[in-house]
Amino acid sequence: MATDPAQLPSLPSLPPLPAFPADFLWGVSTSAHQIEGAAELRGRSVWDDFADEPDRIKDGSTAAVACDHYHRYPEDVALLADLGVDAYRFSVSWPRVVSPGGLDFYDRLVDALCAAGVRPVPTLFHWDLPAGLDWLDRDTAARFAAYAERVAARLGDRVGTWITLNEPAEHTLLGHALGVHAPGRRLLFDALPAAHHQLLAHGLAVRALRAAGADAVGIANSHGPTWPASDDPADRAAADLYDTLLNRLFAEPLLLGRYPEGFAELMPGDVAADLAVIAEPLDWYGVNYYAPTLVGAPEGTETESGGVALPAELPFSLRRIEGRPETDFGWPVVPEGLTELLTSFAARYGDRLPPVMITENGCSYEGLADQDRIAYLDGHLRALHDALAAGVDVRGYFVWSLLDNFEWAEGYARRFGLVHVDYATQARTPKASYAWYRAALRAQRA
Ligand code: IFM
Repeated sequence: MATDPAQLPSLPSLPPLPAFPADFLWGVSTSAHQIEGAAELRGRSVWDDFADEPDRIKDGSTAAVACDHYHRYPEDVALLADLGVDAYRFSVSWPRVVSPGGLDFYDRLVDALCAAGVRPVPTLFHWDLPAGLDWLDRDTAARFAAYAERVAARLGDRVGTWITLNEPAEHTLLGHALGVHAPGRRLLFDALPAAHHQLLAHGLAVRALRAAGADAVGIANSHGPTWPASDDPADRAAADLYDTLLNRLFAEPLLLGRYPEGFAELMPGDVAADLAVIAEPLDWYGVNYYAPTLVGAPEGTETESGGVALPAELPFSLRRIEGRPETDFGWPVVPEGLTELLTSFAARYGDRLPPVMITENGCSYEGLADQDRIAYLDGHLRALHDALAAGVDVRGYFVWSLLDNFEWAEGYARRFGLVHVDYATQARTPKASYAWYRAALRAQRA
């Protein structure tokens, strides 16, 4: 591990970032399935089954070893301490917790984080559902609450800040509607019950966590501005529908206690009673932001944007945002989209929106001298500061991700880390962006 500044790639000279509030929470994020490895020491997840199917993962890889964080967590905690973050967002693997001794790992990790002065911020579900469970079954929500209760009983003496779910919108869209993530279902709009059951699971877990003494419960939802491809009414209508699916379908039940018009009818069960659970007040609201989406009317063919292919039969199509730099993933770099998203969210939800934390923001680029990542993070932090200046109550920011890791259907081809991982040797090497973030945090505290 090379954390001596002399060994880090040189820093570009950028003007200092504007000052954020003194109590702003600075962090980095990861998730269990993407980094832990040690698959033989946990139960199987839907992602293990998915990766075993032919052609599901682009490079044919699995997460069986990943970054071997399960065994190397002391080194990774040392990297966090050296980076100088206040908080570390990681996820708890449900398939590990249901295996004998599985919770012991998180006990050790939380102890190591506390000893290093880094606040642990666990996410309870980041897509690795135990194999055999299914979000189309209502019962999965109750099982999730029981699992949350069990984790909180073990870690709650040291953990106060919790995240229930990561990106239920992406998990529903990619995993259940389009079939490009586990569990690989292509149900299109028939995937909506999986969304409802995740939201119900969230509400039940909020209650379980609070009963266990949690003091700061939130969720991490993916959001981004949705731009119509033109002023044509058909493009506007398509963009509105996409905006509803990405930005309102999961936020409104949580913040307003209702589904956007026309959606409650498509959900299973006693929706009104469930909404009372789902709308359990949150202490904070997590936003994962990567890029805006340009949306147009259907074109009669499959469309693709940023690695996601949309079938022709959907009532919208994705378009390329021209004239912007793109990450290695093909995602456009639009920092001001973060300001737009946050100010429009604050305007839309007013005092129903609790304090916000950016629970993920980052980009995939190759190389140790990752100037593009530095430019991306620098630009997004300035955009975030603009949102604060406009009055949005944002309390924290987490870079995705600490380590290069298993990027789901892309396998190991996308590198989002501040720290490079050599998957053959498991050597960790901080990139220039790690040095830049560390210097930025030091400057904020000076
Ligand atoms: O790696 C993912 C993460 O698991 C969820 N949010 C988006 C990241 C980048 O694709």
